Amino acid sequence: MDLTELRNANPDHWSKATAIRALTLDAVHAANSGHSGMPMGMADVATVLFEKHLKFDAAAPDWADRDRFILSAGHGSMLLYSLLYLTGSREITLDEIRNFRQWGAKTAGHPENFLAKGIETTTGPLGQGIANSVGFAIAEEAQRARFGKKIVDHHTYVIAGDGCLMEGISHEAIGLAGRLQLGKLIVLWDNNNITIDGTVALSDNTNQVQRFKAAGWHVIEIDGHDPVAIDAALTAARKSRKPSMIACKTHIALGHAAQDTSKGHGALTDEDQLNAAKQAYGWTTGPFVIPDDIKSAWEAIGNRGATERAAWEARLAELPERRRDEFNRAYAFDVPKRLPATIRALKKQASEAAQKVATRKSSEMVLEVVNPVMKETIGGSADLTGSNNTKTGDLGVFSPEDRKGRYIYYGIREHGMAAAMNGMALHGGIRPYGGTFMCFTDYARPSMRLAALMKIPSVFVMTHDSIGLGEDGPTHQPVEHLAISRATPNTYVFRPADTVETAEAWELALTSKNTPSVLSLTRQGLPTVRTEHKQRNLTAQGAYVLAEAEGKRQAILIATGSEVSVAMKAREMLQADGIGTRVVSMPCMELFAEQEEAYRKRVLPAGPVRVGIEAAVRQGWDRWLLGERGRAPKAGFIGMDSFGASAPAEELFEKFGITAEATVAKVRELLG
Ligand SMILES: Cc1ncc(C[n+]2csc(CCOP(=O)(O)OP(=O)(O)O)c2C)c(N)n1
Repeated sequence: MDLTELRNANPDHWSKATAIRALTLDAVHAANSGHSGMPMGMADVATVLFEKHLKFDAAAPDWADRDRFILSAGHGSMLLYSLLYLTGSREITLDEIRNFRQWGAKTAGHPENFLAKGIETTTGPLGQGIANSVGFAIAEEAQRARFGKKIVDHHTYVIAGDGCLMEGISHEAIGLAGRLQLGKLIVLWDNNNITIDGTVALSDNTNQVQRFKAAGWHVIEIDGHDPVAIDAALTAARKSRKPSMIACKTHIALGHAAQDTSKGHGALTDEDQLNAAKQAYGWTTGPFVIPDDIKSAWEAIGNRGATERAAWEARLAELPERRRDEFNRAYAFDVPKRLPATIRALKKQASEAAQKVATRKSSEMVLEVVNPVMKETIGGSADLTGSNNTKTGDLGVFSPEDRKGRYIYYGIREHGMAAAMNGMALHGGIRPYGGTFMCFTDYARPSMRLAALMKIPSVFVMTHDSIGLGEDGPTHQPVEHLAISRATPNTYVFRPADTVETAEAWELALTSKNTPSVLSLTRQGLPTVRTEHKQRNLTAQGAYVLAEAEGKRQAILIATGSEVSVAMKAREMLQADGIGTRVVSMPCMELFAEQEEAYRKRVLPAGPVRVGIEAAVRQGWDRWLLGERGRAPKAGFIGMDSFGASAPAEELFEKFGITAEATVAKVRELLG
């Protein structure tokens, strides 16, 4: 690559792009770790994107109608940090750049959405960013349909590398975006032919251009170091009605001794080589010093959108007050005022009717009353709509023809669905929920984990939550998935026992602003256990006394979901024998753990024997059985310690010993 030629062809562009390269080299050198090559290779593309296309205002990085820029190749985080610093971010300062990857710095190893505005999503696990971007683009389309072009009209730009495109999740994302014709989604592929182990050809021969075209994308191929070509490609992409992929042929670690090699992917810290690269660039200032004229040019880019932003604010202010409030309310993740009353009314009805209902159906009953009140929900399922009960009458279907539709047929793409949901939540203005079988939490998990890390309230509707699903057998019967979900920090795992608890769980999931929820719901019908209407949301305390012991309290049965009615039956049998038994329903362990000790002590006092009942593995239960004043000789667990089997559900509960009779026997054994 002849750098002199590049430099002379477009000197202004060159100096701006070189500022990114120089900052990257300096920050990685100072941290003695990081990834230099990707930012150095994509500096030209990013410079043109920010200078000529990206609608943003550095002074208002959370402007709702800004274009979104997503760095899917998150290891190249210095590209994003350089862009933010250079354009005038108040948060990503030069000190932050100097502290790249250090304790407390906003410039974490990989971009983290909650550390600074302008970081739209957390990336690093390859493929997640491009899959999030599908959700960003859906959110934009949905909101534009609802609030009009004057209020919502922006693009989603993504930089993705070979790694992002190799990850399986990218296939789900690309397929979905192509089908939904998300024309305002533009992916810039860093086509540098290098990964960590060597060239891409070591492990992949895919023709990415044909792959994207086959999925219905508009594809353009360019030299990723030619600013004129980059500009033209972006202009063409913005005009396309299809999502666009711009294949940018680049050189990783451009201008460095490690250029075009896998060594160039990682931390380039050798001082002599670093200086030689800077010299080749014609960059003469010391470490972390950006010449004033270049910084000013970048700040002017950061300022470019100020007028447009002010005009947008004026347009927002002109909206009728109710519409403006709706817009702002959804962005703030506030719930409509009518939500609590809506939930209470349903609870009352459910307690009075006392039907036997599967909680997946209960969930549908909740959504039927919530969706008309909460217009920002967007629901969906990974091809299990009829099983997950996620679609309600009023939603319509989101499609290229109907952007007002609020239900998404995600297809058989659990991972892509979860990532797209996260993208919608991150975009703002949308409350996403989506369903699949609880067992396929495994397929969605990397994105579920990121929802928790990113502090966003995606709601994962996971039905068929135990051996209770019956004949489909052990491939479909979750046993370890509750434990996995509960092991994830910042995640609410709800396993409601009936329609009332399901309504309470939904209320909590929809009220949450910073925590995702997993709703673990049954396929099989469950009797109503909450037959007495209580206005208060009892699930909010995580666990509560559902039935008090009569006479001397000798046993406490703690159960969740479908096993709460097992506990109630066991209690009846024990009480008949004069053994005072309390039943504690524990729909959400995390919320119970958050309660004050005094409350926890009231629910789980010392003394009586304790038996936990849940058709899943014991992991996670011992805090409630052995801890919290419990004692090993007086504690037991009724649940699963193997995979399930294919048979009718009732028989499975018998065979695996999850019954009232087994519970009674366990209590007697512990009472001695
Ligand atoms: C899911 C996931 N797997 C593995 C990694 C580790 N990793 C980080 S970068 C990278 C190579 C990616 O290659 P490419 O996208 O071409 O990046 P470039 O070499 O161009 O910087 C790998 C394997 C990761 N971050 N995420």
